[in-house]
Formats: sequence, C-alpha cells, structure tokens
Amino acid sequence: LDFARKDIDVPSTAPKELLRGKHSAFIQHYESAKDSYEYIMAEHIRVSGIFWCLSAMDIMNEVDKMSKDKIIEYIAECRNPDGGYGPAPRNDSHILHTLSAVQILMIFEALGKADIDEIARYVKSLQNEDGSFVGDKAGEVDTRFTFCSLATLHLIGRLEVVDLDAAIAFVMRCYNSDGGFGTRPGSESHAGQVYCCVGSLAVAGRLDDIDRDRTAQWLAFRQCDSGGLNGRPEKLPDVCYSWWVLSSLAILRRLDFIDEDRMKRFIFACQDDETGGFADRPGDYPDPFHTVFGIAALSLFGDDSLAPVDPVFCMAARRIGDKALL
Ligand code: GRG
Ligand code: ZN
Repeated sequence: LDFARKDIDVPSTAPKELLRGKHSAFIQHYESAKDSYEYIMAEHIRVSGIFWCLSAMDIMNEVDKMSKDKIIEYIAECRNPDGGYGPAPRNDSHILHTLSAVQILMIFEALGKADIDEIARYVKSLQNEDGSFVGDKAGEVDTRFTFCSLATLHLIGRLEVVDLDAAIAFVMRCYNSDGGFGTRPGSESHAGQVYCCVGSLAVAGRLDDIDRDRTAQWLAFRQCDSGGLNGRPEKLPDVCYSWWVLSSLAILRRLDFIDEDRMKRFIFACQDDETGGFADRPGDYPDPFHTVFGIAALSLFGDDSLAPVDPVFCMAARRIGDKALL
C-alpha cells in the first residue's frame, strides 16, 4: 500500500544506537531524591510507573541499582482489604496496579510476601457473567482488564478461580473482521487492545482460535515510512506501539512481518541523547512509560546489551521461568 499516511520525519541528527547508560541514569534519577516517585510520578499511575522503571532496569541488567526494600515496603502499603492493590496508599484497588504489584514482587523474587489467595479473590470479583472484566469499582469493561486479570492469575498460579472459557468468549466477541481487536464488542481495532487480547489468548492457550496471519497482517500495516508504528490507521507513530505491536507479533510468531532495520531506526531516534529516556516520538520529552516499551521492543529483536524480554508480560524472561507461555 502506497497512499499518503500520517507520519513524522526522523531527523538526520537523531541517535542511531542504544544509549543504554543514559537510560539507566534517567530511570535512577526517579529514585535519587528521597521519595522522588511521589514528586515525579502522579499518584494515580504510581505503582504501574514503578513497574515501568523496574522492568526497564531489569531488561538492562541494572535492577540492583533500585531500592528493593523501600519499593517492596511501598507496594505493601498499596494493598487494600479487598485483596487488590491501588496505585498509591489509600487509593482504591485497580486491576492494572494489582498486576504491576505482582510483577514488581516477581522482579525482586519476593512474590512470597504477597497473599496469593487474597489477590485471586480480588481478581475473581472483577469478572462479569458474560466473561468480561471490570478494572475497578467504577465498573468500566475493557479487554485491557481481561488481560490484566488473566495475566495476574497466571503469574500467581490461580487461573482456575475465574471462568476462563467465558473470558475467552468475551475476547472473541471483540475480534474484528480486519483481524484486530477492540476494547468491547463492536469497538474499532486498536494495537493496544490487540496486545491485550492476543496476550489473553496466549494465557488461556487459545491462540488457535484466531487467524494468526490476518491479525499479524493488520499489525504489520501499523508500520509507517519512518519505520515507526501507529496504534490504528491514520494515526501518528509512537514508540510505545513498538511494544504493543511487536510483542503481539512475537506471540503470534510473526515478528518477521515488520521491517526490523527501519523499526530500530525509529526507536533509536526516540531516545533523548541529553537526559536519557525515550519519548513517544523523536524530539518529544522522555518518560518511563515510553522508555520501558522502547527498551523492551529492542530486546524482542535480540540485543546483546539487553536481557531477553517475555513478550506476554513485558518483563525480563528470566523472571518468568517455568510460567513462560511460548
Ligand atoms: C505491559 C504487562 C503490561 C500490561 C499493560 C494496560 C495494558 C496492560 C495495556 C494497555 C494497552 C493499550 C490500550 C495501549 C494503548 C495506549 C495508548 C498510547 C493509548 C492512546 O490512545 P489514543 O487514541 O492514541 O489517545 P492514538 O495513538 O490512537 O492516537
Ligand atoms: Zn505512547
């Protein structure tokens, strides 16, 4: 396809290789001042934000530089009586932060400090009759919450507490004829939701229920001339889709549908060569969210200076061990 698309120009002066040391410094900066997560990272995203920082550091083999004990203590303070975790202490539980809390404890090999039964009880409470999941007590339904729920239960070894067949039946109602997936039945395909739905199918062992080539083709069409990937047609490329799209392709075993050299050129160009960190697009301000997804995407292609990443869980593969799905 050769019609005009929304895109950006990659500046000729943009970085052309991985600035690993700068990214380590960029993430550590978030820990340098006392309680700095509190200053820099908004409360409603904090536990997930800590996960992005830790996973980025772990993939760079630098997680020892993070304040393990302090973080484990903070995570414990985010636990609620319903068994779930909120984004910060005294915040309502949310499935995204519950998954992030489990992932953080796994990175530190401290999952034993969590009450597995209570987490399982919380996740079970989020499932609706039709198999879908809500994210929190606000009650919104989204395939993101299906993925976070199934991923959490898989990682703690308690998948049996929910109705898995109903969960997958709901995911399949969100499967569109273009090969993509949306937030809810009838919603347009979006790369972030494709990751969530393909990830859910992987957790359930149900990847054969879809036409992998069709889904991979829709994902491959996300690549723009700049090499970057967008989240849906007629949108600008953004480095976080390098993760949502590439990880989905890796799960489908179709990573070769993407032009790797052009993809890497775009990801490298999103690095900030002064402060470290990755931005959504070349020249924008870097943040931990785009940093972990830029680094994790590069790891999927295999990079000597990075640990292999698990495409379903966005964590260094060595932390997943025998819970690996692929
Ligand atoms: C990473 C283990 C792990 C779990 C995360 C919450 C979640 C599970 C996945 C979210 C997937 C998702 C929906 C990603 C998209 C995020 C994003 C950039 C949304 C922006 O949407 P728009 O419409 O942007 O503002 P576009 O790019 O379409 O213009
Ligand atoms: Zn983004």
